[in-house]
Amino acid sequence: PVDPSPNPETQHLIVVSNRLPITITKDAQGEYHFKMSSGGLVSALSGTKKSMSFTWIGWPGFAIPSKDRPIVDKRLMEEYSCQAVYLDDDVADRHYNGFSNSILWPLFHYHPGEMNFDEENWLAYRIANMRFAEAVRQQIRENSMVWVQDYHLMLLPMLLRGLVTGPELTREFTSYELANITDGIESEDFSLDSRKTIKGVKIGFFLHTPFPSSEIYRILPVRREILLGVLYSDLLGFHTYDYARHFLSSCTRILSFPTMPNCVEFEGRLAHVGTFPIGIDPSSFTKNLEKESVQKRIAALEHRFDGVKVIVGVDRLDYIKGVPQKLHALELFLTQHPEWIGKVVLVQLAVPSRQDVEEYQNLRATVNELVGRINGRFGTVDFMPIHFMHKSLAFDELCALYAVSDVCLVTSTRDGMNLVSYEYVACQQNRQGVMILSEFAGAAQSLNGSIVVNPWDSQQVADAIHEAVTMPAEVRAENHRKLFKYVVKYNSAFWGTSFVREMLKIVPGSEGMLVL
Ligand code: ADQ
Repeated sequence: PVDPSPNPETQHLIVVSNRLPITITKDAQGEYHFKMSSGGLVSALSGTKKSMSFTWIGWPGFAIPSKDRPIVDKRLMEEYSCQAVYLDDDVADRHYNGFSNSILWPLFHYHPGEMNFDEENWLAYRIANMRFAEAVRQQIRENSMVWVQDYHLMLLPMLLRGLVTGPELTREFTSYELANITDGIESEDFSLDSRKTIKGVKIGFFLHTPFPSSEIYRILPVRREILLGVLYSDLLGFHTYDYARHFLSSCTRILSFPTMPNCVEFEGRLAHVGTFPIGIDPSSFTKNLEKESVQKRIAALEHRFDGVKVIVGVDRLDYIKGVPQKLHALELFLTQHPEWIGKVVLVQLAVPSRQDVEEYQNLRATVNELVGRINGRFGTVDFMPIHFMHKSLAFDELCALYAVSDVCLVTSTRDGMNLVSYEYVACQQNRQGVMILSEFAGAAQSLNGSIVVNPWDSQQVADAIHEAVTMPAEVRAENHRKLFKYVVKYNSAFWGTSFVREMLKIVPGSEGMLVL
């Protein structure tokens, strides 16, 4: 159903993500400092923020002692319109590292072998989602739209409806499922008598990772709970059509719910499903490249790599990013094309990530070994084929590196979207470099003009590297023109406003009544 007159001015948007978009630090004097992050979601919502009132809810990133919370809360709300969700250290660790990153993340990226399911982590996931629901409840008002982000918060839509659906609306099914999640966890908010009714509330959910095929998804011991958790949304968004289709077939196969191409029906209500490919804010890159300091850095790097083709790789060091596959393909390329030894370098940035999870420590050792072996084999006193940096780079340096590179190589074995490919395109107006993109990154379905490869096929990737370093300038220019046009048009603001606009169109039924 379409509301004929959605009025954005009267709407209130509550965005909920695991982390707040603010970096909070505490200095030696015990004073707190706040800095707005410049992440993708922040720029995606900048346009929407202007047209409706806005609150952001998330975990602050570390434990803040109870006595300091009033000061922190006041500054967060007054200066940034944010509210913190406080979690005990153990719950935060098990929710983030234990369940989200050791169970859902590997499974959603087709790595069931890396999945470590255990009941305590599941309990922490349920507790953390309940604490988020309690925080949202404090901010919710008539006509609020709650937009839940990502795989850390998949129970939140159901929990909100649970706080929501008053006794007269509670169907047996809902109360049973809800009790299943909240069982044994203390919470005053979830007791029946603390509820009140709020009209016109809508809930949206967006998944930033892939949603896997139902054959993989059904491995998850709590597959029903997680599906039901998100199905209490009015609108569910995915990066690609394939992810949406996998989600719908899981609903059919696991829950036996009737599905249509764009919605799931259960208990008399509809959960709408849509495709919303995310983008970046390209102007932040193009503007930054104009800075004199960045231009100087570009000139210095061009001088440093004079006569050498630069391939750039920028990844969080995560097993989904296919860094070993990338290194194997480079080794094959140099073996088969020895004339390019000394004339091609791979500059591989790997941001340290989730270092508390064992699989990430193992990956680091594998990558170090491969880099050592390839550099040992092809390197000389004055040349190394791989420049490997296990660190995060400052934004100016990252832009300069993107701008001087002739090729960008993305070999993710699975990746929800992959924004590195978009960032590279945004920085290549002068050089018009070649984008080599894994077919398993969501971006491969949008970035027409890239060379698309199967990262598991080293020969195909090695051939793509050869094609890229020998591609005629006019072909590169034509490809880049297409890519750049797409990246500029389908930017992050487009993504944010499209999702919110779809939410505005949905008319909440009786289930849209929140009873808090
Ligand atoms: P990520 O897995 O983090 O995001 P991606 O979309 O590529 O993957 O974004 C990575 C970001 O980190 C980019 O903005 C990049 O510039 C930055 N970055 C990476 N390495 C860096 C380095 N060494 N120094 C500085 N910055 C670095 C998840 C999903 C993706 C999905 C996004 C958004 O896994 O598939 O595209 O969310 O939905």
